[in-house]
Amino acid sequence: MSKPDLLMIGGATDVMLERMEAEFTLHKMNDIKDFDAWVAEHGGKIVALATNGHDGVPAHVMAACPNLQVASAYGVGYDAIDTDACVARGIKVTHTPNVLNAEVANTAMMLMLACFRNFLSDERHARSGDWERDGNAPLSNSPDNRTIGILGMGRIGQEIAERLQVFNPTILYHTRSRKDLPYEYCETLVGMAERSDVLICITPGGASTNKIVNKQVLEALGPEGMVINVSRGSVIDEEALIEALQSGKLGKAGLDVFEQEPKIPNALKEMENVVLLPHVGSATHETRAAMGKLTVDNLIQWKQDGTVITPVPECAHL
Ligand code: NAP
Ligand code: 8YV
Repeated sequence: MSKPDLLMIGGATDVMLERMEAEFTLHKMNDIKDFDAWVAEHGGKIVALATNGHDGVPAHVMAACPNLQVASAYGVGYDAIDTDACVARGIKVTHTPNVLNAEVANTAMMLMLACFRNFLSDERHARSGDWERDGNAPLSNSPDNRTIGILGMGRIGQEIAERLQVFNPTILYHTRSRKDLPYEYCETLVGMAERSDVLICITPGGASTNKIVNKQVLEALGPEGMVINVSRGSVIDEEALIEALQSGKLGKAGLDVFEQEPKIPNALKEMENVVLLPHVGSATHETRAAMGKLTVDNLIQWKQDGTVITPVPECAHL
């Protein structure tokens, strides 16, 4: 029996590839040299797509695949996918919620700890011989007993709040709707920032959160304040962030995500009060294996009975 045709955008682990190849006729976007010629021969056959949070489902791919029925994304954030356009065509979009909560929460905590404790400059101090030459590294600050404002209190935000408990924090949060949780809800983001030592961003990207961490919010955190971003680069006004850090109106930043990935502004790279990561929030073998499994499980279940396991909310009714 012939296998349905699947187009894969971006990379995949060996296990994902093996499972997809067993169930589908796999076309790899990265191997396609002449897209127009490929579309003419194969576009109409493609019924399934495997993609990721960065590449999403590009409009030219949707147009090239008129019979597309399912798009499975390797990641929980799907701001790169035009879900309205997918719903209009009846395309079921899936993502990988929950399996990465712990890892991304760990990343947020480690960024916060690295910022408080100056571990990156301390490591350089130890490795470079500065310790022998110049004496002890400067003192840093404790993460204990802080007021921590969490922007976004969904699956990952709640995991962050739970994992932070070892530091005896006061946890505040801001979302569009109040949750039934044992943390204090703040009606406004700027009001929360005024009271917080640390602001941890963990909302989705997209229009409703675009640059909501603006100059006013950053300055409300103050010269001793810290911002940690493990959500999307678009959530923080990067220009305002650079200005606030350079002028000393904001103390520190720990960033896993940026406006124009993989580009990071030189101004951020040059500052000592910033810790930078290359979007590795979920990037461990263990968590990526779980994300990969769910990405492929969604495709295989769809092949078997037309349903999917973890649709994005906009597609849940399809
Ligand atoms: P989730 O369960 O859907 O939670 C999202 C939270 O954000 C909810 O509490 C939601 O509450 C709040 N929110 C949404 N829009 C908002 C707005 N305009 N203003 C204020 N709050 C808003 O999502 P999740 O699974 O925790 O994932 C969150 C995001 O983390 C993903 O979408 C992705 O962008 C990012 N992420 C990054 C990495 C990484 O590698 N760095 C890895 C995984 C995920 P309300 O709806 O009540 O506002
Ligand atoms: C992935 C992420 O690295 O899940 C997300 O939303 O940002 C990360 O886990 C990204 O989606 C690329 O696949």
